[in-house]
Amino acid sequence: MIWNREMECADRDTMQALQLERLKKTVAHVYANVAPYRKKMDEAGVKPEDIKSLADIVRLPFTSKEDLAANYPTGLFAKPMKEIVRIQASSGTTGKPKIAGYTRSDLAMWGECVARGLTMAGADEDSIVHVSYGYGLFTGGLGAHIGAETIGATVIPMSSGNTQKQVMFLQDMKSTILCCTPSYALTIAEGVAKAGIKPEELALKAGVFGAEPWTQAMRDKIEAGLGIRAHDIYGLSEVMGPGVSTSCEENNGMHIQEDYFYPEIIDPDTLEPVADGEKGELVITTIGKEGMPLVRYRTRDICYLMRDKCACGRTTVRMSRVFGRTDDMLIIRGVNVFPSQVETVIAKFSSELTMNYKLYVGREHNTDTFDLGVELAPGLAIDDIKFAEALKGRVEHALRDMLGIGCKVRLLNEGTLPRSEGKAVRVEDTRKLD
Ligand code: DLL
Repeated sequence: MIWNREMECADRDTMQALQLERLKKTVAHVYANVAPYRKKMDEAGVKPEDIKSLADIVRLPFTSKEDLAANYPTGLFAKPMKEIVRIQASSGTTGKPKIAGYTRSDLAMWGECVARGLTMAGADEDSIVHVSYGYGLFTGGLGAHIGAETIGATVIPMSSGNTQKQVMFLQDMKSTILCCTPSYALTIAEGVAKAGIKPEELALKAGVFGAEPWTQAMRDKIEAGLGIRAHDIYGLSEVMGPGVSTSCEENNGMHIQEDYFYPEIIDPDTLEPVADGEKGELVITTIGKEGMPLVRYRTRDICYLMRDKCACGRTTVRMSRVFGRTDDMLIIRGVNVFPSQVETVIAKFSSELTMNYKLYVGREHNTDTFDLGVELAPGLAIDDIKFAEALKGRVEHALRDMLGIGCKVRLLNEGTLPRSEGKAVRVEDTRKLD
């Protein structure tokens, strides 16, 4: 099944004509209503009327997460607050998150995009869609939810956690589609096995997994453990949330919803475009959003584009899986973490801690582990057990408040961590995705 044949199977000329019309509209909209865009375009010497073809997009300045930080919280909104009906957010580089605002029409567009993705996984109005992405500011839960509702499926808003209960609902409600992060899908598969349930005893047919990088090996494990077909779904909060692209039954890249998102791939160093099929950084221009449109937004995600025809019949351009990032953002248990956020927390304890720290990310039993090793300030010692335990507790608490996930703190005596002679290596990530 294809949710929107007219858009998903449009011929190139039709799609490009629509993209150009929408690009012009978006650029005029931000130029008229968002001062930081107007300023940047004026500085670059480009006016909305200069955009005459899709190729002219390269004349427009890039937008980055730094622009979101500089205009925190709502400085890039293009509509008055009374027209914004939803706020979502994700981690920013320091203490402040990236805020996204949606109008009613943006929410309808989000529902449409996710509906297309869920349909690729075989969802229809008879489906029971079990959503185990977190609900809240994170776009996973509410994103999958609005897509399933748009289709008219039955949605179970489980949110994440409490795996035993997840397994019970999967079994008792005969859920047919599971939506969660790939690592949580593995945990659920483990829970299913632990409960003595065979995959074929579940009604599950497919899963739509994303929000973190994963590999074919991980997909194989999930498919075997749950007896399903696994689909990849991509997106980011500031651009919309899940549903920017989703993989179809061919499992050969993710179809980008091109009537809403115009993709480019650039070399992150030269900022020049790279050829189709070559890896680079994905840049997205939203061409259907009103509340917070983004022009040439640098996602920092590394992938490549495929324009050959897909056997599923859809004609939209596909992006490969995400291979990594061009910045230092980590995704731990599905949550985005920047080392700079950790640094902001450490700085708050300046009389007790030094800025010599290291983050250790690993993987045990399909779950990410996350530890912080940090040196005590001179004169303080970890053998003062009572003091060290109390400090550890306070730092862990502050980290949880800042990051939204737990991080185990290891206090170290001053001078324990190796000193860097160049760029400090702050992160040791030993996760093997497969
Ligand atoms: O993770 C939105 C989402 C929710 C996507 C549920 C898919 C499913 P953020 O929290 O803003 O939004 O994180 C966005 O997560 O820039 C990528 O680095 C990474 N990411 C998202 N989807 C995938 C994926 C959501 N399928 C950041 N594969 C993005 C690899 C992904 N990485």
